[in-house]
Amino acid sequence: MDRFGIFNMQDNNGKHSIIYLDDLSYTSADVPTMPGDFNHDSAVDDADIDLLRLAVINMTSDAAFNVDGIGDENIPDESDFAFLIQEIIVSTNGDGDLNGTVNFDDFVILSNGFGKINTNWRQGNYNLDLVTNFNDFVKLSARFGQTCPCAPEPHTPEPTTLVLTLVGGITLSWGRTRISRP
Ligand SMILES: [Ca+2]
Ligand SMILES: [Ca+2]
Ligand SMILES: [Ca+2]
Ligand SMILES: [Ca+2]
Repeated sequence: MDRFGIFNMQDNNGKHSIIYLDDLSYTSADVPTMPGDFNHDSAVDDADIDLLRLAVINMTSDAAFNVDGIGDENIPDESDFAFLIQEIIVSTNGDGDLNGTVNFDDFVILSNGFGKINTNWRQGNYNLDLVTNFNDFVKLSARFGQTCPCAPEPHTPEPTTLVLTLVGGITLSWGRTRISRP
């Protein structure tokens, strides 16, 4: 019999015991090569954000989701979600196309998904629920015009002001589109 790892243990009474570890095998753990790459496609992107969102909602027990290394390592939380987006991907809430800047293109992404359920990051769902709605718009508005890396806690502009600005932008864009048609 192969024996590996022999330990000489001593209990409180001074009695010695020899411990043998038999038939050990070693396999490499299934650890992501990149932190945050939950689907193992060698990229950390919106697909991984969506996986982490579901993990937080479902309280999925998997240490791989503990990307910030703090809290309960087996229960991912909002801090892990923020860490993945801000520290690993270097993006922010509202950056629907993950190009590092929150601008009108991202607002169009959100508007296309607005009111829908079971939405993902690419449909403007920037928080830990399963719908794209006004809460996601507020998150986008807080970052509108910013380029990452972004400050952890941005000043949230008045949504009303931003709505007027964005609606104005949509109107101008729509007008240009109509004019350019033959
Ligand atoms: Ca991935
Ligand atoms: Ca954590
Ligand atoms: Ca963007
Ligand atoms: Ca949402």
